[in-house]
Amino acid sequence: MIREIHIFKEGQTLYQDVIVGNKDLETASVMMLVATSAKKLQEWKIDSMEIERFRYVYMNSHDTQFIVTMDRQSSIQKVNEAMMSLVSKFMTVFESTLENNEWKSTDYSPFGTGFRKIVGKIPVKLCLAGHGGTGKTTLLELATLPSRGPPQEYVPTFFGDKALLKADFDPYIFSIFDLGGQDRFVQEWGKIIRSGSLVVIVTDSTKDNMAWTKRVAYPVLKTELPYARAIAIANKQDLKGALSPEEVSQHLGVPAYGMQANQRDFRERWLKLLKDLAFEEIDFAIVGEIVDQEIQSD
Ligand SMILES: Nc1nc2c(ncn2[C@@H]2O[C@H](COP(=O)(O)OP(=O)(O)OP(=O)(O)O)[C@@H](O)[C@H]2O)c(=O)[nH]1
Ligand SMILES: [Mg+2]
Repeated sequence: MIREIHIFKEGQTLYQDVIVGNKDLETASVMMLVATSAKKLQEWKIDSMEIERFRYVYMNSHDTQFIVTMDRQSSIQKVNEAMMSLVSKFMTVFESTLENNEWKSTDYSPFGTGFRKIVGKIPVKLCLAGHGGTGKTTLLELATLPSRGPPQEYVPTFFGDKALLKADFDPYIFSIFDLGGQDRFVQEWGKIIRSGSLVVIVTDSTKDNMAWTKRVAYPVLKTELPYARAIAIANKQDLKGALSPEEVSQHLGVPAYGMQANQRDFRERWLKLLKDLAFEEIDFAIVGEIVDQEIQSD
């Protein structure tokens, strides 16, 4: 997922667009550092550096530095391609401007639409992880097949499935990966979830299920997606004995949100959670930083 773009020339900001800001790092200092490296690059070469869960991809053209901030976990090839096309797009319009003195006073904002279009071409990869029968496919269909309504029967998913989701997430679209949660499929997760930015851990809000999640799902997620963002879904809140979202959060060490995935009425809530996770407007955890808590026995 591309989060920001900054374009500099001689220390002046020509253009910037921050779609999802960075609350963890001091952006001005990071940009100064990255721009210094970018200035040394040959024309049309791309390089990148990582800081915590962010990756800064940069390029230098016409003594102008282009810096794209992305989630460290997502696909660098796709962002490299995006960088190529956005710099060409920019140069198509502004190349001659950059070569004379007008560059200092030019309005570069018309570039914004083109930039956001390029961002929208890389689907944000989101993985639904959890044990068999917890409601992952139900959640996938709740989001992507609104007219049909969520499935009521349980048909285990083989290996995994995926679907695109376009909703009110502009400029982003999601590619949702629904993992097969039966034990025999978990060993395949590693291949399927690679370069996922977001993880939704689905539980049926029972203690047994949370024990399974921590024992079986956590090691795979932590190995493959340490820098991804995660929330948990405390699903099946309608069932008697379901643990509350607060209890699920506490057991899993990940902020959990209550859900009834087999009810159409929960679609709005589900889409809002996805949006808020992408834009970092709700509490979430970083997969590699999840602290396992012991399930207290009663
Ligand atoms: N009571 C109740 N049932 C639910 C809820 N959400 C889903 N279900 C049902 O639980 C079952 C779970 O099915 P799936 O969504 O296919 O489960 P899954 O997590 O995809 O399972 P695998 O594909 O095997 O990993 C279905 O029968 C759903 O209708 C809920 O909130 N409450
Ligand atoms: Mg399924």
